[in-house]
Amino acid sequence: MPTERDRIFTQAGTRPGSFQFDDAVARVFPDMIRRSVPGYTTIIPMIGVITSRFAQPDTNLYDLGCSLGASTLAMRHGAQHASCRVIAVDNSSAMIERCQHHIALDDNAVQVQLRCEDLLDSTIENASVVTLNFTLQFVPPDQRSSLLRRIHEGMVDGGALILSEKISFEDDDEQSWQSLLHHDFKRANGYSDLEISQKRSALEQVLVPETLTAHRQRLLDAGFTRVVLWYQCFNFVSLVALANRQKN
Ligand code: GEK
Repeated sequence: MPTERDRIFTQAGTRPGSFQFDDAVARVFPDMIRRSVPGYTTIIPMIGVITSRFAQPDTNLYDLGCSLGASTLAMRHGAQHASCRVIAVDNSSAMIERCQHHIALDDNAVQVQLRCEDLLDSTIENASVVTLNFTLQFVPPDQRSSLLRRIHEGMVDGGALILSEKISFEDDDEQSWQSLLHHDFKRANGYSDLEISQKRSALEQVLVPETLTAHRQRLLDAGFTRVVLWYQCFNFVSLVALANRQKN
């Protein structure tokens, strides 16, 4: 599907913390995320690979913060059991409307249900795979633990949570280097220094990154038995957290 180029932050005057998943962002989203998130184009197909390992027949697969459905479709194709159902959630109506078109153009036996709702209100039940692909970072930090506990409670034995996030670092020097490399990545993808600094300002207090240690500990506290880091590129990571009820 052709995608419009992201020029949202080319003009000066962005207000700090003003970023929203509105119609303007939804329109350019595939271009924006591909040019802004190192590893995104690798992570999407790998969500399909990980889903095919963990999806169980007659269970639900949740894609929380689905945007235009890239991760939703990867899960759908990875599922391999027609009795699975993908439930994709986003609270941006601009995203969900466009996502609907993408899903309609795709053909697969696995059913996809789209829900325009706040994922903090979503019921999670009978889930073998749950994906939070760069979504938890937008949830207020004080609500993250209870969300992960609820997700864990809604998962079947042997299920997996795929969690991708932008992270921060305990070590100031590493923080500076990783941010610098991320900005180099954006520059290499055609963003100007003005666009980079304006987007950073727009995301202040909207996207709140945490350290890998904080993420791991929260997942373990929520009941997940093992957390595996399967991908890192600069300050972007993806983890798989396992929900095994019978510990041995
Ligand atoms: C992908 N997973 O392409 N409830 C529901 N949706 C939310 C909430 C919330 N509380 N907060 C944010 N969102 C996708 C990419 S983008 C990541 C995910 C990014 C939604 C928000 O509307 C947006 O569509 C998505 O989470 C985050 O694999 O833009 O960096």
